Order: sequence, then C-alpha cells, then structure tokens
Amino acid sequence: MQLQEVDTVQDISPEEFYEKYVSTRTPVKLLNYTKSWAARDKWTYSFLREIAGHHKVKLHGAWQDNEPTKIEMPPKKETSFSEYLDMLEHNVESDLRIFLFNLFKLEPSLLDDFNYPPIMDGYLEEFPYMFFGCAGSDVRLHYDIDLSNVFISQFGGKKRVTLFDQSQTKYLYKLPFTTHSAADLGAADYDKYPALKLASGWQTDLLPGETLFMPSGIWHYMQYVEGSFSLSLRTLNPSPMGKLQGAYNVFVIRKLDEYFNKFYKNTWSDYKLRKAIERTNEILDSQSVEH
Ligand SMILES: O=C(O)CCC(=O)C(=O)O
Ligand SMILES: [Fe+2]
Repeated sequence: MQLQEVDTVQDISPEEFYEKYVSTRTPVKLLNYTKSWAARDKWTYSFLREIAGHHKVKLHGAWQDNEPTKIEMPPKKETSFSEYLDMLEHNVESDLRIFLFNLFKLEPSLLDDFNYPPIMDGYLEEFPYMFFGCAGSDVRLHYDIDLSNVFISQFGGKKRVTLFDQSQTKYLYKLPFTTHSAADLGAADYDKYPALKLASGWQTDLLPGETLFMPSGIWHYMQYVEGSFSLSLRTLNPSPMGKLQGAYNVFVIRKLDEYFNKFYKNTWSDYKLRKAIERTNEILDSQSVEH
C-alpha cells in the first residue's frame, strides 16, 4: 500500500475549499473548523461524565468477531456511560465502541456547544453523530452508504485514519451489496487479499482539536490508537446524481442485502465473500497480463 499524509490547512474560504478539496474529492485536515466551538475545550471526559454519565449505553465489540460479510453488529454489553468513559480516559485496551450515537437526544444542551461551520452548505442537522472507541479498537474499511461528506472532529485522544478514493475500489475487496471491504487493514492478509498491496491512499493521525474532511464516497479505516471520541457532521452530496445514488444505496441495495441475509443466511455470506475475492483478483490478473 502506498499511503501519503493528508494536507493540513488552518483557515480556508468556502470557494477555495470547494475547488481544492470537495470537487476533487480529496481529504484534508482542518485545524480551525472547531475554533469557535465551546465543545473544543469543554468536552472533557469529566464534563461528559458529569452531564451524561448516568445514561446506559450499548457497547459493540470487535467487528472481526462478526461473520466477515455481515455488516450489522449487535451490541455486546451495556454499561453506564460513566464507566465506559473511564475506560477511554485511562486508555484501557479493548474492542468496545459506540457508533452513530446521538447523545444530543439524551442531552440536548450539548447542541449549544458547537455549530455548523459555513465552509459548506447542506448540513444534515438532524444527524450530528458521535463515535467512541477504546484504545486498540478499530472500524472496518468502508465508505458511507449515503455518500454524504463528513467533517469528523476529534476529542480526547489520537485516532489513525487510512483513506482511499473510489478509484481504488478495484483493489479493496468490496463485498457486493455493501459499502464495506472484506479485508482487515489492521492485520492485512496479503496471501488472501494480494491486491491490497496495489492500493494507494492517505493516512493521518487525527488529534484532539483537529477535523478531518472525508469527501463523499471515500473509503475509511479507523484505528483508535488511544481511547477517544469524535463528532461527525455531514453534508449531503451536492450533485443530484450523488443524492440519488446515496438514496438508492440506502433504500434499495441495503434492503436487498438485509433480505438475502435473512433468507439465504450463510449461502449469501459465502457468495459475497467469494465474489469480493474473485472480482478483485480478476483485476489483478488482467493487470499482470498487461505488464
Ligand atoms: O470514527 C469512527 O468510529 C467511525 C467514523 C465513521 O465511519 C464516519 O464518520 O463515517
Ligand atoms: Fe463511516
């Protein structure tokens, strides 16, 4: 794999941002996106414990323990949010994560601590999601099914992000009817997934106070190097075709996958994994013939 560092910018006008990063679908780290947010300094572990520690939260385990082609993950256990935040703060090594957490439904006052920076239009303001993970946990390689653009701002500790644009899909063992890869990038098995070696993308360590812009359709793999959490704000794909494709993925492709999973169970999973490997390896073979 060839991985380059992501660009970093302090301040940027919406026009320049659009031209350089949105239209070219290039990721970039924004150091001042959260500059005016109270959350930037306020959202410490002790503050979150104080305000929301009493809530019960559902924790998910390692995605690798799921069947490789099954995307939906049932929770593994339930604890108090406070107990979980202690684990993050002390960098306890564990697979436990919380994803797509709308903490603001439980504690709406937290909504006052951030805004939607006008670097781009079209924010999906009903869905300000949070993601939490213990040191050592990871998020499998995927791109977001709705094809939205993501601004993901980091709190509490370090997260390593590996990114690939859509041109690399051919090397990434995409499972049919999903937006996920079959491969585990954290423990890449090049015997089983040799084409991964040909993929080129980006890698960066996201630190507290930094925001990563992930353009629509970009593949991302996240490693929680330290216990940490993020707030992810989304904007809709600006092009009508992109919106349509996003809606089609969510309402048609995902539904079909759920349906086949239910009725064909293992046969369906085996088929998807076989196809992911076959398709990618065919590309690999055709390339070695060309060389
Ligand atoms: O950081 C995470 O835990 C996952 C974030 C993610 O996949 C997203 O914001 O789309
Ligand atoms: Fe994602």
